[in-house]
Amino acid sequence: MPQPSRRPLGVAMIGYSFMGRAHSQAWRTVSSAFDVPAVARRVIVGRDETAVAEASGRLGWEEHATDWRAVLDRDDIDIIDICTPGSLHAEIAIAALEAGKHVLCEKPLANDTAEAEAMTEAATAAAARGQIAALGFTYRRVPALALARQLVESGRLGTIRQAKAAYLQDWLADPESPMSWRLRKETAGSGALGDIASHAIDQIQHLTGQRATAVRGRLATLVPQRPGPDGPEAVTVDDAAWATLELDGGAIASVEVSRMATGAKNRLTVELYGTDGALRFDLENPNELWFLDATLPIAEQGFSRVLVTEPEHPYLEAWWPQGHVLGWENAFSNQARDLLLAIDGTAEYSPGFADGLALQKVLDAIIASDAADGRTITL
Ligand code: SOE
Repeated sequence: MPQPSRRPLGVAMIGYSFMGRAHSQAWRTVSSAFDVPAVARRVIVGRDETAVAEASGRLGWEEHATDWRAVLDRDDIDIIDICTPGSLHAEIAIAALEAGKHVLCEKPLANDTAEAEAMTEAATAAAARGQIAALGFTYRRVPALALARQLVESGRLGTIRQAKAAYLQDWLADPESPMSWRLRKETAGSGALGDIASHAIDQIQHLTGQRATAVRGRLATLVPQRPGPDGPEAVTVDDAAWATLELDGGAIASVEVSRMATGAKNRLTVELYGTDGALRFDLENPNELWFLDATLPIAEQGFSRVLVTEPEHPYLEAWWPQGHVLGWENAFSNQARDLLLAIDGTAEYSPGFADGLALQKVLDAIIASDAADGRTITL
């Protein structure tokens, strides 16, 4: 079990591409923005020696390695940060927790419910030893979405009756765009569903404070074949997904996601409608939250734009003077802050692996519903 110590907490990060870059900048910036325990970016791990050596220098790590198991044996490593394809999450996370490390795992937790269950079991045992098993649904730490949560928690929306979340991207709109691990079931588990519907569903459940109890879903693979390393290769995951969720607090939610929505760049939108108010958010304008106070006289009601740039807003005090906007990457630093405070014992971190398991069950239920022609699946 990791002991409190004065030396910086040693981080080992497994994976070095897109998410590895995002997490690297978080570990690089977290102590300059926030009052948190010091961290050392000890080692970055990847299978390709040349590529990981290059990434290590570029992203500012002390060392690189190709064997993640050997890294788990090191006493100067306290945190294992998993930024690999989903197919490796379970094996690495379980081994890291058993080795006494804290773990931060990228979303979605796993590629299926069975893996997520094994990970949650390991996390529960590790929690009893004082270890943190954190899941990286980073958008919870976008200040405007954290503010949305505060408004819901303080009752400003009243009872939420309806929620709508969409996550539309277009990076796969070109049918010639090549195969990658994200398009293969054996590495990604699913396509747009696990990659981005996971964010949309996490936002719905987190913001409303309500859990899905029944789902109906449809999946579509719109470009069934793409250029692979050895010629045309079949796409084995979904490109787009749709679902309706019944939530345990009585609300109904709809979800729509696609990685082929021409012109939508990285458009996570969330809308909440309650008895006393409503909220709207769009990740393409991440510093804005739109709020409607339905307790005002009807003649005075309208959505107002809250520019989420003030020290009074979540996470903002640590960044720039009032009025200065943040970007997509700041949420990763905010996430690293929350994890370090949890390791320090001064705050709780969520979501944990049990939340990831609950979400994985929703994803698997959507797959099951699609396979059953859209039938309702009860959770
Ligand atoms: C790719 O679709 C992706 O990078 C997701 O995997 C991330 O979680 C999301 O933040 C942006 O899009």
